[in-house]
Amino acid sequence: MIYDAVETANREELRALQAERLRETVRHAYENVPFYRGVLDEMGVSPGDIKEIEDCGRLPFTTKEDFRAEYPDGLFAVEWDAVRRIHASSGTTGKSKIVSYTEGDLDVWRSVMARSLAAAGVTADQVVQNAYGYGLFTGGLGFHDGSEALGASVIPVGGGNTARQIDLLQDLESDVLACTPSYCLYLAEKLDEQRIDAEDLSLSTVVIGAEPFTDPMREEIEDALDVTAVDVYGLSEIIGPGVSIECAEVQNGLHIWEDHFYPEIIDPETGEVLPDGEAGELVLTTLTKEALPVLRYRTGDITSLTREPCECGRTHARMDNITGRTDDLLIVRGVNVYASQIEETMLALADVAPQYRIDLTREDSLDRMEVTVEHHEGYGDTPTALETRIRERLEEVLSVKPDNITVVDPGSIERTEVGKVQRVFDHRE
Ligand code: DLL
Repeated sequence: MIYDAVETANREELRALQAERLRETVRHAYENVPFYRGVLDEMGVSPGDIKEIEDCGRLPFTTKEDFRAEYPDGLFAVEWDAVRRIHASSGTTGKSKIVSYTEGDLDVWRSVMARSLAAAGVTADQVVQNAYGYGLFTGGLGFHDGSEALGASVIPVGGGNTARQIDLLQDLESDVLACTPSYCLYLAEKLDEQRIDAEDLSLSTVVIGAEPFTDPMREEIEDALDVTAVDVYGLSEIIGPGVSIECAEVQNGLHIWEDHFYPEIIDPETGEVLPDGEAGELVLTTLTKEALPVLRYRTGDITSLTREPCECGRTHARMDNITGRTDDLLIVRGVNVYASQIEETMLALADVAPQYRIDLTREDSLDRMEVTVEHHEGYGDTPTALETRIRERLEEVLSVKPDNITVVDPGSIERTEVGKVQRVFDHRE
């Protein structure tokens, strides 16, 4: 369902709106954030030079390192008395990034989340079980506020607590589950253990994000829970969830809400802007943020864009599912490999379960890559035969061979019940 008329605005109108909002954002950042004033002055760019949306390319990039250097509130563009809420990124290394919202920012967030849920097919008469973590993580409150704004009934259960999640799914007949893809798999296993048939639940949609997943992983989730899985994307530095989402009608790319977030794709090596269709690093500029305006943020997420109209009627650019992150690239013996390539290739084999880990070590200054993966219950093979089949497949796709592949029994690999799953363990230092 189209929630807001701007979702189908013609592209000329959209460009004009973006240009107007970009001019205001740059002026606001220049006047109120010493960091931006400094870099813009250094580059010889003044806010008055920014006229059209294409002028975005003249602005400096903002990086994760800039957030770190300006920790905790150096990038804030308003005084603390205008800040209504704080969240933080779930960074695993170093200090997390602190992000802030004015009342106006929270209104924008609620509305882009309501719009996102509507695009995912959620309706006001449905029950949304929100299993994203509440607290500093943006997932919980982002989905909570958006569900309420849409008029749906929200169950604020938060992450983990799986026995209770199952009770709620059954007793309150939740229609929609919002959680990470890895938690969907975890829940499916627990339902199975309790001999609860997913078909007997009312659940029709899961809105999954916060972690990368491949198409075969999505299929596993859809089969296990008997649902449609919709991909939702976002990041704390920009707003949280609600930057982009797939439409339930077509599910071919995630619509980026371009009236609030301006997307570009760059070559991560050179910083050069790439044309639509080419894969590179996603860069986002906020167009309406007050507390924390961000110019050309280098997300580190790899995707590509299309501005072709979607059959659903929405005109906003679509991004491809995230296949990896620039900093998740595993460089093994000098060769580039993405974990998603390994996942996609292994899961294409019906006997392989969507639970795996990749360990990287170094022996005598040589990198080693070990892959451990579970087989499905009742598979018709021996572990060694399945290992050989996986090895053959991986060797066709990857330019570097795993040193070891081990097939293990279902349940052997540690599960993540709360937070984001980690599948790659790099022990090389
Ligand atoms: O993960 C916000 C979020 C919450 C998105 C709930 C979707 C659902 P951060 O903790 O700041 O924010 O992490 C952002 O997570 O740069 C991506 O690398 C990754 N990510 C988020 N959504 C997706 C997705 C939230 N749909 C970082 N597919 C981002 C792949 C995703 N990766």
